[in-house]
Amino acid sequence: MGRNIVEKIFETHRAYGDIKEGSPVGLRVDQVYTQDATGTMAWLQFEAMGLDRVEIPLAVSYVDHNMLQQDFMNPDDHLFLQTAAARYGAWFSRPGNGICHQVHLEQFAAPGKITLGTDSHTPTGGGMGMIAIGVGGLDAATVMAGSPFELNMPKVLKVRLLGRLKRPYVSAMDVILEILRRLTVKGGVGRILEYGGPGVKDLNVTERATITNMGAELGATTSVFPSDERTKFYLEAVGRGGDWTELVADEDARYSQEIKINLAKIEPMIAQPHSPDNVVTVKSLAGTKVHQVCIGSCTNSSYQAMRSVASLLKGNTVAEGVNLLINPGSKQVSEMIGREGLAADMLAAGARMLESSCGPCIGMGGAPGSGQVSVRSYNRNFMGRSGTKDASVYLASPVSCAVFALKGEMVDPREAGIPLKRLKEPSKYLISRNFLIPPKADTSGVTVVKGPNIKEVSVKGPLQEMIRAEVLLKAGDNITTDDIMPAGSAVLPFRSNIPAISEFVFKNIDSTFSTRAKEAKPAGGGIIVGGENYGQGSSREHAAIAPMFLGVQAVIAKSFARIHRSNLINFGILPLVFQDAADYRRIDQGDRLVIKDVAGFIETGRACIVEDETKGFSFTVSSGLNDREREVIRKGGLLPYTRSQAGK
Ligand code: MIC
Ligand code: SF4
Repeated sequence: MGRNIVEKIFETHRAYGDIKEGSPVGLRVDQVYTQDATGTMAWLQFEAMGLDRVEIPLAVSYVDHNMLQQDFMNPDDHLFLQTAAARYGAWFSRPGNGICHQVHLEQFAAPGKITLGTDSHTPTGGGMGMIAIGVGGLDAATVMAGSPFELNMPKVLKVRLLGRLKRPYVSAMDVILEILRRLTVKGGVGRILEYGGPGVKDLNVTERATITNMGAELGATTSVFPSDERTKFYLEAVGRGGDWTELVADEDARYSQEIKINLAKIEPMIAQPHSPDNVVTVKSLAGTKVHQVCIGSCTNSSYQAMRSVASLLKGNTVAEGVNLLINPGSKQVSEMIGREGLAADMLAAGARMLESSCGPCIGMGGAPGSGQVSVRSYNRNFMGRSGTKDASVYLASPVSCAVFALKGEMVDPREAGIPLKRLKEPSKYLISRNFLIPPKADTSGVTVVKGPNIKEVSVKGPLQEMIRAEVLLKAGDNITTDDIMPAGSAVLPFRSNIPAISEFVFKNIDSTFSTRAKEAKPAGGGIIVGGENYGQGSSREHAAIAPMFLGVQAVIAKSFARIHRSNLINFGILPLVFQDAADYRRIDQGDRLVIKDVAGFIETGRACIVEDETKGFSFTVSSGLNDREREVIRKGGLLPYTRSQAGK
């Protein structure tokens, strides 16, 4: 029987389990990478496992998120990460070298490999024909310690691409926006999107990477393209032709579902506030005034994206009243556009050039003004993420963004009267590796340096007999990890300090949350109630660790996003699902809920009864925990579980 690309890669990496939809499967991982905002926890957790060196072929520690350096905290984190990489045998990508996903694509991604990254946009590597999955820091640490990575085998959805894009005004970003419009932010949950069909060859690797990057917004486990002649061309152009292998699905490969996208019919698209799936055509918003434009981030920051932006800006001036900010994806891209004079064209037009880092995408500077409209070539427009709660953030392609910056309003780029030539894919890139520090062969003399803001790893303690706790918050559908644990310049510096960062939990939804949680802790702690797709968005495990630190025992929701559910389990918080979604309506904030015999419930995996003591009714929930997850919850989280396994 024919196999699809996902099955082919999983088979060559299978450590245990069946490659059968819904079954747990353990995979041997080739590469793990971390970024600084999640990496400090990951490396502290790795250190707590007591190993001498990473036990996988390649580990890379990037620095790209926490870059403002308003005081000692960020640079201390960077030094910790640099010394931890040196101590434990990882590569270190120095601050300034670029955004992890873009740099990884340029320097390390290779067809047929399995890579984990402590960031939800790790699937960027899927553009190279590899399985690249975003995970929490603790999952990454256990894999770096040599364990296989376990997941329940997702369904594989085929996206059959037909036709060719109407270039140069329509691009890969418009394709993924159209897919988000069709499938929504929940449409990829439990699925891997595998691209195929004759339209694949119309897209080059960096365009494919834009699509797989933003596939994270569908809630998908990952997305993957075949590895073909275009993959070979790109690898040769970045000086890594030797990493190429062909990887395509068999003719008779099977999929759980198939959707078709005709590239020729894609128009310039735009996501409206405040969700990446709130997508319409640019044309339908023509005339909307724009105050800020940001181009770059891990989604659209390749050399080619920058080159098309530069050629639109060349000889023009950014409209009065618009701020244009550009963050190229990597030092290599910045260096290339610098040497070729393209950065000068951008500067001459009035662009504010930022360093190669996440920047405004995660609220590290570049916030829009009150009530302003910001259009970004980024991947997330959740309310408040930009740093300004009442700003309206839209997402569009780099080409649309550049046109809006020049016109001061939204306009279909095809009708703006600004000429843009079709640009050929370069056959040779500038190669810059001097900001990548290779692993050391001898690590014996290396001391890991920890500044005063770097605190111990928090753990929960074994599962209690009974949970009797107060509903601290009742939230709606699609709650993001940005809602649970905001980012931005005021919060990110505390990523290595759980007591300090826990003060910010749910801050933008209910500023009293952390105080109320602390008060409830001695009386049994808290429970959070959520709707569908609870925890969508980032991989930040702080959205689980900080609630755990505040005494949250369980989250009861209609459904969960994959990475956040794993993070809750990893830190001993029970993710429970309403058996009857209608029960959601009967519970209110402040109710006291009781789960008797939690241990028995975990042991047997059966549905469990929750009593609402305040209202005097009960309802049932299920956990959906597999054998390993049950054991992890029983031990109080993945760190105590891993230690107990090592002691066996
Ligand atoms: C994001 O885009 O939300 C982030 C910031 O990159 C996160 C990681 C983090 O919170 O550190 C992600 O996507 O996982
Ligand atoms: Fe950085 Fe934004 Fe990409 Fe997250 S989505 S990795 S914050 S550029």
